[in-house]
Amino acid sequence: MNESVKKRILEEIKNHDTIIISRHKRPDGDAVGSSLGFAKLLRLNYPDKKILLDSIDHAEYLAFMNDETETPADNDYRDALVIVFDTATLDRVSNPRVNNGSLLIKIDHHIAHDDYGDVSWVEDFRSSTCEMIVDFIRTFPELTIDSDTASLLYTGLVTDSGRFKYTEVNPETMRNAAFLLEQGIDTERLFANLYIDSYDILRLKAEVIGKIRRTANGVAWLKITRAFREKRGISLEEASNTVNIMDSIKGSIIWMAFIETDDGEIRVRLRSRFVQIETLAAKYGGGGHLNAAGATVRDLKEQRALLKDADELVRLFKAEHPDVF
Ligand SMILES: [Mn+2]
Repeated sequence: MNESVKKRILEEIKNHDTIIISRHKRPDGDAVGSSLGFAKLLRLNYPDKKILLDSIDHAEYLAFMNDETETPADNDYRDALVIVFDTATLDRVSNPRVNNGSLLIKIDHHIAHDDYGDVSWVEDFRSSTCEMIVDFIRTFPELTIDSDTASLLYTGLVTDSGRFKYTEVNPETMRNAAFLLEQGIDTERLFANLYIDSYDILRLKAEVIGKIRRTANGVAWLKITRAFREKRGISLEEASNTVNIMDSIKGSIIWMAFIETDDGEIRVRLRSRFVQIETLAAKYGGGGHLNAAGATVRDLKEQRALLKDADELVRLFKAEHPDVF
């Protein structure tokens, strides 16, 4: 699929001596995995090229992935090819110099409302951007991969698919995962790095569970205020991840976490099963995927409006599907 755009991307890689790689702000496993994984892939296959990563943002909880933090110089951008991974819109790129190269390529799996780049390869049916990279590697047998690169890409596959649980996971996802496993990945260690909580975090989760509320038709939600984050010393990422605590409540087919940031804005993380929430997220200045998206609300009034809209979606769905899980 999309053979011509993949060929064009490989051609541009071959045509450039310097390649600078970027991703989205507040990077997750897929953003770090795709950017770092692709950088390593290029260094492995094109040892004479200068391959740089440029991101002003790093994720503490993904420290085990050994992210790269050096900042490229301004003149590295001269004649450089810039590739952005896992980022739907330009304002989400965690690199203010993203337009300073000679050519910009976008590789992403989010629904594209506002496309960018001289070359854009978007496959929104993919469970992760890392999976697109695996597909890229499998398309061109001339490319070799090592187990380090495979581990980084596998991290993106695992995290963005909710451990192979989300609806975007299809037979091809598993073939791509199998290809990575064949390179030799220490999955026991990887899963321990990703999903083992400290005792303190577990106690914190118990407290957060106490904050869960439900609307009349069953939208589950919780709010993490700035004061609570400061009191308990939790980062924005950790606060955002609390959305997953609500992912298995019977009848709550939409769930969302409201996270108050340092500047008072409220970020929303929305999740769903059976119903789609991407359009709802877009209405509130966000977007993402059909069952996982982000948005922003300015105040309590907008927070209530969003909950009301979500509640109506659930009401309509339940009216037609009485056996909702
Ligand atoms: Mn992603």
